[in-house]
Amino acid sequence: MIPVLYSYRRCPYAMRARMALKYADIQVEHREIEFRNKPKSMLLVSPKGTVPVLCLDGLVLDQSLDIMRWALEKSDPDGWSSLDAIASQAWIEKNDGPFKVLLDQYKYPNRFPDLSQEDVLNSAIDLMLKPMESTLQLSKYLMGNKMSLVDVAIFPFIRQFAAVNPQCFEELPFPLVKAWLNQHLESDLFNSVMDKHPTWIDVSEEAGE
Ligand SMILES: N[C@@H](CCC(=O)N[C@@H](CS)C(=O)NCC(=O)O)C(=O)O
Repeated sequence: MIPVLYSYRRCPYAMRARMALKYADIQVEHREIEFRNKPKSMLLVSPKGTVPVLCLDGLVLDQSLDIMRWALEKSDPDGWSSLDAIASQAWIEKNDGPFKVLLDQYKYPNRFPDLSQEDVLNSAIDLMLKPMESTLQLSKYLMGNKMSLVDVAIFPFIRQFAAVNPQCFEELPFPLVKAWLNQHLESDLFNSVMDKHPTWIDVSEEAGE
């Protein structure tokens, strides 16, 4: 049985999972979901209702990092997971925790009317973009001179951050972060996981049950 992946094209968590699966050359049955009408078959195996979800024989992985790590355990041709565990965990926790909070505040200002956009932007810069720029001054990627799980795990969130206000991002003094982002945006790997898929409909729904 080939694994089933419930996914959403623009979700950064799903993007990083798709990139790791593609890199590891793992074929999946792609099921594109709509948030407003999540398939019952997905909620049955993962009631928390977030994507990505990977369903294998007897195993459900419903955290994007678990999917990435599972894929890399199967195949890791360029050594994405040969990393210092503590340093890599620190980057990912910072991204998935406080940076994601700031990203949502920056992206959806209407939901946070009490926050100053300038303060949010400055906090995101101090938390993530400045440390990234300093790191990229020392090495080509975040964990050294080779691309790794950390770059791929973080890239979709920096992409989203840049896309909120592209002109503002362009004006920020972080040339190495911009070059790093562009390299990922232009990569075959990223572009190969951004194909559009029709929305998955469970058979029971098609039958009107
Ligand atoms: N910790 C989860 C987070 C996944 C997540 O939050 N995905 C969002 C989309 S980007 C989602 O599915 N949200 C469900 C919803 O909005 O109803 C992971 O790493 O997979």
